[in-house]
Amino acid sequence: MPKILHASDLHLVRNGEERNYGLAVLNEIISIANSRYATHLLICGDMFNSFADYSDAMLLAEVKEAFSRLNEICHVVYISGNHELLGKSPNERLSAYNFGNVRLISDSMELMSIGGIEIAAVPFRKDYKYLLSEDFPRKTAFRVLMMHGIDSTIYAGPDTEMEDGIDGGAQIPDILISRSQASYAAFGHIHSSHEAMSGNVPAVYPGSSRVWRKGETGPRKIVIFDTDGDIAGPRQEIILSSAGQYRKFVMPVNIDGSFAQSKADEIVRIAEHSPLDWFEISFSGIIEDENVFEGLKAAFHADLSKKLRKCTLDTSDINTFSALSGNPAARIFLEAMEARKPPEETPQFNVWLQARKIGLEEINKAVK
Ligand SMILES: [Mn+2]
Repeated sequence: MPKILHASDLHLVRNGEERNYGLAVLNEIISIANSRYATHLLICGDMFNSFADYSDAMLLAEVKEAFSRLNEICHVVYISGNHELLGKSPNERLSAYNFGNVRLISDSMELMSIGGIEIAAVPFRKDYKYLLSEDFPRKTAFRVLMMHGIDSTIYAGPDTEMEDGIDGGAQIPDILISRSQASYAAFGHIHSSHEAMSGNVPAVYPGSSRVWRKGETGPRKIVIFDTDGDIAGPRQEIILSSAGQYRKFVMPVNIDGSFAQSKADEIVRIAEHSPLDWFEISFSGIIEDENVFEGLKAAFHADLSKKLRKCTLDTSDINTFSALSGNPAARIFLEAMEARKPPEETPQFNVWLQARKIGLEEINKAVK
């Protein structure tokens, strides 16, 4: 019985610290395909971050090597996404590259019969309206529609994902799901996971296989399911542990530039258990002494960077107010605020921080 593994948006890069990270996730996907005895591994575009990454001989050799470890029962079908075209000159062809046992679809749609199912594999294009006049032959087995773009029936924002890359926001006409007689719509491009029924057909975005940019919160996943005749069986999500997660922490900073050691310790403790994660620490507060803050921040960053795959800092919510303690209005205000301080672990605490910040900003403006 066919067992289908659906992945997308791995965004492999040819150099830098993310190179081996991406390859580790690819290797995990292949191990999962093997241990689950998947018969099909579908990669729905943006396996590479750009054409330069796609065409890099060293990276390609490692990718081919990884796929060569797949069970023989597993067929791999890979459609190109918008990122494979990023930086590609018109005289270059994606199909000039050989992926070994991976069936690459990069020129035009192919309807194939493979491993007991049918796959309508559509490479990325800026516009999919041409498919509305396509004559899809009557299906004789379970049929998957593979595409890379935005089906706005399933995904309605935010715009940041819609604007990803050059010409990234190709609209997938929802009607194509029924027109192609798909039993399952395997989509890529949207980096958060989404699924919806289009009629009685599941249309699924597994989300990016690795953390590609900040804000991609939650575990990275691939989707696996059995087929039962023309019906897609229950879908199971498999978390890619090698992908880690993106997590954002807000660190309140005191007036003297220090921050709560208990909170810092807690973040370090979490980091110790999640070495593959990307943490972003967002500092928030009004400070009087930048030097104290800079020193503590650097030490904290160094400590976290040793424990994590990546740690970035955001200080855009830090404001310096140097004559603060000498200002009587500020002192009275701060004492009054301190008396109303909610516990740090409550939602009210962030509201309180914001209120304190706005109040001090107003006093600062009045002094000037
Ligand atoms: Mn994309």
